[in-house]
Amino acid sequence: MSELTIFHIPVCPFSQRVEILLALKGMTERVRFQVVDVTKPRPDWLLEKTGGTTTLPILETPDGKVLKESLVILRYIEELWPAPGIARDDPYERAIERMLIAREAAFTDTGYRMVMNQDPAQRDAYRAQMDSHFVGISRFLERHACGDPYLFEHFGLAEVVFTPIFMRFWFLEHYEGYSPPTGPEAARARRWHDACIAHPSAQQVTYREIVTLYYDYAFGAGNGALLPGRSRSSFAFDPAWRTRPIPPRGKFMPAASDADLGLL
Ligand SMILES: N[C@@H](CCC(=O)N[C@@H](CS)C(=O)NCC(=O)O)C(=O)O
Repeated sequence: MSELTIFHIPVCPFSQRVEILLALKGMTERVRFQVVDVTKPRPDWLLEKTGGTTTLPILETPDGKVLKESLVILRYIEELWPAPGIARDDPYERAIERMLIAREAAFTDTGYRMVMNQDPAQRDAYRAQMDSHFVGISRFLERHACGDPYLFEHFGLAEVVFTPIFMRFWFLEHYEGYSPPTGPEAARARRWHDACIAHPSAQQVTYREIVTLYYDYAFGAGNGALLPGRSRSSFAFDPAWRTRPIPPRGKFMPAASDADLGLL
């Protein structure tokens, strides 16, 4: 029986973190995931739980306490159900893990800004910024990793945090033609990236689902917002994104219609 409830937006990378952690722990059944439709205003019962904020995921305990922020939720689950431990035990190793995790926010921010960017003149600057994140991660791993391809011997907490973001950045491949740098300066990060994406505990979403759902981001509309001339967001649940046509690659072109995207 489920002991905790997560309210989440499907295909959200931040809630996939929790799904991966639970899969690694063999505890998927202990948390119930309740889907929230981001294309509609948040219902009052949900806003009551969050105290008025709209960002998901949130976790609710059986006695109605609510936690926010995926990294906080990961830590809570790890401490609530400590065995098997996924974060490092040793204080120094835990610090190394946290140093890598501390790079996540800027990395995520650049990728989301890049997919939403509508100015062709800014494209090269975004590519250079993404490349420099990968080079920075590579240097970090070369210096601190005790394992290969992972940071330590197994897929651990740093991998739980980064993998869903690596997968979301399939939208950069599809809409920007961008993939992680292939040169030697980023080789260690690339090896880590590829191993993270291939890990059996991280297969909750596919390339197709991500690029179909995030189409509107590539044309500048995030979080279920509507683009001009459209009546449905690409984040709509229905028709299901698993069966809609995969949107065309690229983005600096006329935007597709509801019909082109299989949304009618
Ligand atoms: N820092 C937050 C980010 C969560 C986040 O950005 N969630 C997105 C969905 S992927 C969201 O709820 N967007 C809608 C909103 O903020 O109203 C976390 O790690 O939990």
